[in-house]
Amino acid sequence: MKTFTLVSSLLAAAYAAPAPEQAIGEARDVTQAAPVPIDNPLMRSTEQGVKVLPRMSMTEPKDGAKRTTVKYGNWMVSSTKMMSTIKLAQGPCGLAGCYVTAMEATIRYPDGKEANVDTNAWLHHIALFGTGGGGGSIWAAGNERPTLRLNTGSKYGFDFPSAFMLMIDLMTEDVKPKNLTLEITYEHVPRTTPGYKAATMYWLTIGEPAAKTGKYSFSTMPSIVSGAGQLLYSIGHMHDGGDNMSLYVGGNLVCKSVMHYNSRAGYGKDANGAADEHAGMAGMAGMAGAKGKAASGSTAAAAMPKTASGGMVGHSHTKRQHAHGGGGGLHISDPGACTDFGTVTSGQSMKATAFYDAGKYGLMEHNGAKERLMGNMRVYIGPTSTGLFG
Ligand SMILES: *[C@@H]1O[C@H](CO)[C@@H](O)[C@H](O)[C@H]1NC(C)=O
Ligand SMILES: *[C@@H]1O[C@H](CO)[C@@H](O)[C@H](O)[C@H]1NC(C)=O
Ligand SMILES: [Cu+2]
Repeated sequence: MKTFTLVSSLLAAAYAAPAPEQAIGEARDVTQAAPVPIDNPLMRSTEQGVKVLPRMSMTEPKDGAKRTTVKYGNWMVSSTKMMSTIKLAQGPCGLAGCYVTAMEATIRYPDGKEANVDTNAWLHHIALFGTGGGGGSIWAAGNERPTLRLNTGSKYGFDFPSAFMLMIDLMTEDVKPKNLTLEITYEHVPRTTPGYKAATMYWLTIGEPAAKTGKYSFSTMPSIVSGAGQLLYSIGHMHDGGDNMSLYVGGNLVCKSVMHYNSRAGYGKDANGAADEHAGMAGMAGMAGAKGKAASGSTAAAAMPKTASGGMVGHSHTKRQHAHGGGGGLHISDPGACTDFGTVTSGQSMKATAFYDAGKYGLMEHNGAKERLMGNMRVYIGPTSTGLFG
C-alpha cells in the first residue's frame, strides 16, 4: 500500500527515535497576532518570482475565510540536541474538511515572540504529507517561512485532510537550550463555498546532492501534468548558496523563484526593510502561460516525495555543530513566489532546475562539512476541467 510505504520509508530513513515533546498537546487557538506595521520593498514587488507574499498578520482573510492557528508541539532544542521528528497531526477543519486557501508556519518562544535566526532559532524544515487517498505532499517550507496563497486571483484551496503526517526539523547553534513551539496558521473556507474548487500540488525535487564550489545547477525529474489547469502558485526552497530555481513547463520557463538573502531578524518580514541581495532586480517577470508538447506517462506519484532521500527528509542534524559560513552572514530569507502565472494542459511535462552560486553566497557547514543542498519547487495547479484526469 502506497501510503504505508511512504510513511514508513520517511520514518525509517531519518529518525531512530522521535524527539521528546513537552506536553502542550494540539492546543488550538484562533487568536491572531496584531498586525505588524511593515514597509518592505520585497513585499511591494509585484514581479513574478521576486515578490514575497505578505504574511497573514498584514492582510485580511479573503472571501469570508476563517483563520485558525494550530500549535503542533513544543520542543527543547540546543546545539547538541537538534530536533527532527515526524508525527501524525490534525488540520484546521476536522472531519468535515475544508479548502485551505492560505497557510504559513512559524516557531515561537514560550512568551509568544517569534523565534528566528537573529536569536539563533531555525525552523529548518517543515513538510506535510497526506496519509490517505494516495498520500502525497500537501505543503513544505524551510526557515524562509513563506505564505502560501491559492486564491490570489481565482477561487482555489487545498482540500485538506483531517489528519496528515508532519515532518519537522528545528535547530539552533546555541549550547543553551531553547523551548520552541511550532504553529501553522491556516486560512480556510467550507468546501461548499460558491466557486471554490480543489487545487493539486506537484512536488519537484533535486534530492539532496552534495555541495560543490562555484556555479552549478541541478534539475529535477519531470512530472506529468494530470489535467488542464491554472498555475496558481509556485515557490522554490534552496539552501544557502542557492541563487534561483526555475520552473519549466513543456520546456518553457514559466517561473523563476529568486532567493532573497538577508542576515536580519524576520528577514523580508521585518519592519526595516533591510537591504537585500536580490531586491529590485529585474528578474523574470510575467512569463507567458506555459505551452508545450504533450508528454506521456502517468503521474499522481510524481507529486509526492518518493523516498527519504528524495527531498525534505533524511536530513538529520543531530548532535552536530553548525557553522553558517560565507556570504557575509547572509542566509536565504525569502524565496520569490509566482502567482497566477499561466496555464497547463493535460500531459505536459514539468520540471525545475536549481541554480547555485557557492562563490557568491557561501554554503552552510556542519562540523566543517558542507551541508547537502536542496532544490524543491512546489507547484500548485487549479484544475479547469471537471473530470479528475482532465
Ligand atoms: C522548557 O520547558 C520545560 C517544560 O515546561 C521546562 O522544564 C524547561 O525548563 C524549559 N527550558 C527552557 C530552556 O526554557
Ligand atoms: C539564476 O542563477 C544563476 C546562477 O547563479 C545566475 O547566473 C542567473 O543570473 C540567475 N538568474 C536570476 C534571474 O537571478
Ligand atoms: Cu532544505
